[in-house]
This record gives sequence, C-alpha cells and structure tokens, in this order.
Amino acid sequence: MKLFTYWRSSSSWRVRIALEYKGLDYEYIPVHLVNAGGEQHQIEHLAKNAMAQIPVLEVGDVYISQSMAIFEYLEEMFPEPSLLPEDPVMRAYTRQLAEIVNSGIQPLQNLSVIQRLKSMDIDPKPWCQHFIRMGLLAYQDLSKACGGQFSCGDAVTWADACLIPQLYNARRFELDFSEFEYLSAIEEKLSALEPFINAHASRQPDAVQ
Ligand SMILES: N[C@@H](CCC(=O)N[C@@H](CS)C(=O)NCC(=O)O)C(=O)O
Repeated sequence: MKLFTYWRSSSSWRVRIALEYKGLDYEYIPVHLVNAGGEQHQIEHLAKNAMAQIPVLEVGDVYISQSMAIFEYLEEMFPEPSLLPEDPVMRAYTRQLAEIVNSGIQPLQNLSVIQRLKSMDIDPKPWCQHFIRMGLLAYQDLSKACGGQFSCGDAVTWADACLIPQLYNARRFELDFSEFEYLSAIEEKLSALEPFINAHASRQPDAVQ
C-alpha cells in the first residue's frame, strides 16, 4: 500500500495511526500542500482524488480517499486488531466522535478554507479557534459520557486516531487548553503508545522541525 500524505495533514495523520495500529506496512509518498501552489492541485494528484486533498491510499490499481472510507476499508480488510468497539452503541459513539472531528471541525479549518478567508480579508485565526473549540467541547462531553481511559472506552478507536491530530491543530491555533483537561489526559495516554509515536507529524520524513 502507498499513502499519499503530508507530515502535518491531520486527516492523513489519522490514517497513519490506523495503519500503524494494525501493523501494516506502507510506502510514505509526501504531497506538499504549499510548495508550487500545492501539489494536491497537480493533474497527477487530481487523477487520484478530484477533491485535491490528501490522504489517498493506493491499493493495487485503486485509490481510496476520505479518511473515514479508508478507516472502513482497513477495518474490513484487516479486522485485527480492531479500532472499533464490539458493542453497537459504543461503535456508534466512536463514529460520532470521529465525525465531530472529520465533519464538524477539520473542514472548517482546512488549508483551502483558510486561504479563501484570507483572500476575502478575513482573519482566519478567530474563525478556526471558534470551530475547533466548539467541536472539541462537544467531543469532550461525549467522551466523558463514554467513560474509559481513551476517547470511547478502554480500547483505542478511530476516535482517538482523529483526536490526536486535531489537538495538534488546536495548539497551532493557540486554543486555551485549560478547557480540555479531560482530553489532555487522554492525549497523554495515547501519546505513549507506539502507533501514535510512529504516526506523529514530527516523525515523518517530510517533517519540518
Ligand atoms: N474529509 C477528508 C478531508 C481531507 C482534507 O481536508 N485534507 C487536507 C489536509 S488535512 C487537504 O488535503 N487540504 C488541502 C487543501 O486544503 O488544499 C478526509 O477525511 O480525508
């Protein structure tokens, strides 16, 4: 498998965590989101993902984009170790948490949105801070209700894979972390796990320190 990715792309980082957690080998193909106007806009990349985004997972002659679709594919092809709880309600909560990040936070603070806001003379920082804060507060409430040492119970799930890169982005946008003590405690536990260490932005070959 090949993963088209960028070191601090949060959606790609989620997929790296899933691949690492399942112990799957993959080739890391960097796509620079800024250089040369953004390599995601080049024709070769658009043929893989018409949304001009990463991640894209190449499997044989197939290209899969959208991190949630990639999560599903990996879970179906490589069910063990699973990143979904057994219990249907906890599964639903895991998906709910993942979607809070995937559709409730990340798209509103994505690079293309920031670039668009800037082109309209709008400061993107308070905009991004607002949506990240609202989403993380909702995430935190649901996570508390789920109980356990991680986002949704005592086993690592898709939700955790979404949470870690989103907290990294929250720091980039200088959110006040005193509101997220519960999530910070989860983050500390996850950050000690090998798949999370290996998938971290700073450990990637294209990382800028
Ligand atoms: N829902 C998509 C989001 C993908 C996405 O927004 N990727 C970002 C990086 S995290 C991207 O490629 N941005 C490029 C741009 O905005 O130009 C997914 O989960 O894969």
